[in-house]
Amino acid sequence: MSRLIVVSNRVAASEKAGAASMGGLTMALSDALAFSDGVWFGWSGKTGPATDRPDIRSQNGVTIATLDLEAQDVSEYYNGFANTVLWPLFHHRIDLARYERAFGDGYQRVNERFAAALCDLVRPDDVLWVHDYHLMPLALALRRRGLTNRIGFFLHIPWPARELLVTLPQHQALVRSLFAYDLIGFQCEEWRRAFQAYVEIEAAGRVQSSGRISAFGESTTTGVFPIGIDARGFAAIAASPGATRSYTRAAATGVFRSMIISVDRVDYAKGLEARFMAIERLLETYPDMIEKAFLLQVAQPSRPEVRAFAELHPRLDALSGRINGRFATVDWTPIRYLNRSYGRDHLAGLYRAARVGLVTPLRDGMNLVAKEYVAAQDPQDPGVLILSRFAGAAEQMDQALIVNPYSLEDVADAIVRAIRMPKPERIARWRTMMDDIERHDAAAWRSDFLRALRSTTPQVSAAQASVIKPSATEGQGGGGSRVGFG
Ligand code: ADQ
Repeated sequence: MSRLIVVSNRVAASEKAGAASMGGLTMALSDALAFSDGVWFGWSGKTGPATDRPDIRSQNGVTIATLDLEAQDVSEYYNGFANTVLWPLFHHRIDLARYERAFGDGYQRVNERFAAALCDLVRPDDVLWVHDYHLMPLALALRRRGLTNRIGFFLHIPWPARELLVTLPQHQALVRSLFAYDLIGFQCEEWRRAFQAYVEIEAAGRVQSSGRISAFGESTTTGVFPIGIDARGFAAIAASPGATRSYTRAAATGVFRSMIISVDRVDYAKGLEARFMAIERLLETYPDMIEKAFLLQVAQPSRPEVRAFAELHPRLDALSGRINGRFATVDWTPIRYLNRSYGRDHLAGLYRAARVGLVTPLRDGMNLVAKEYVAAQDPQDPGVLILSRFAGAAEQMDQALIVNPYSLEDVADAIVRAIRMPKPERIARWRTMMDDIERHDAAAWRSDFLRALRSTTPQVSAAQASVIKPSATEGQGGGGSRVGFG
């Protein structure tokens, strides 16, 4: 059995702020890593002097290897290229993207540094699984150092429309670098189709029905692997004493009222502003919902150093304040807006107490909250999921009420329909979704991806790798210009 090496921007175990989001994904990966005596590699989350030497420790049978980054790296690679270029672009917000060459340089520099550090850790038969938009050029940087191992990439966020992607000055170098992977995984067909369209139109590439794709004189394999949650584990948490306490408390404040729940990071892609306005429209259009329904919005602050994220806070404060001022009564507030995160059991209890799960991102790779809401429901009396058609999850969860989150009327109508839905219909819809998320859980996602990766034809033979190895003058750890990100 070869070792698994997982590479991601942050290593979950070192992530304090993200502890709340450690659900099925972390568990699925940790299980696979422990089983194969594997390594999880990523940024420590700390700043420090530049180094290619990771800090290595062992945790529950997994080797955790982390690198500190310089303050300039954090600013250019993480806050810059990753979160001020790729995040807005891939979520179709090019109005918020800032195309600065220094960001591209920082992105390339950190990917080169990760590659240099990884090369010392990787053994010849290890399998590497690289996660997300922070690390797209990593495989190319590794190949240039002579690595011939199988390397897979999974994109957690959507792939953008070609017409928008070409606004990125480095679009071709970025896409080309992905061809150094043996397998590129997407959350749903729609994102894979968008990638294929770019390759066919912009790079005169060829797409085969098997998922094999060729361009730039190279070929690789694409696949669709919808990420899942630990559905059975989450359902068990929802029935635990901790969850029951939060359920009871939430239910007591909502007697004779329908609670609608939304849980997100404070992120423009999640559609919080439109959602608040949809609640306002609901109360305008359906006055019988006044004092009868309310939204519990749990919103965890996210990426505070990125301006477009920080600027959302005063807007959401003002909007919820205005709507509450307009409609609230002595003992009822239409929007309960909480800027905080909750532990898994507390969250599960809140999901279960809510008659409606309102998941309306404007664009989202998958959206795990939709799956958690379903998994937390009482099978005898489940709530109704309302889901944006622009979340990757909508391809799988067609028994939700699918809405267009840009249409306030559409969302308001769906809320009323959900609140009035008879129990037999609620149970039938819930059962279909629950069966599906149990079948396609986090463990299935992980093993489907790794099986597909292990069955690919190795991308680069040893002989080819030595041809594309960097020359002595290229050296290690520097230079955005090499593959054109700067
Ligand atoms: P995210 O954009 O972070 O993930 P999502 O899939 O919804 O979005 O996952 C968020 C996780 O964090 C959930 O497990 C949720 O319970 C938790 N969470 C969010 N807010 C919280 C809060 N206030 N308190 C406690 N927990 C909270 C990215 C992509 C998604 C993709 C995932 C996984 O953007 O599209 O589904 O990766 O691939």
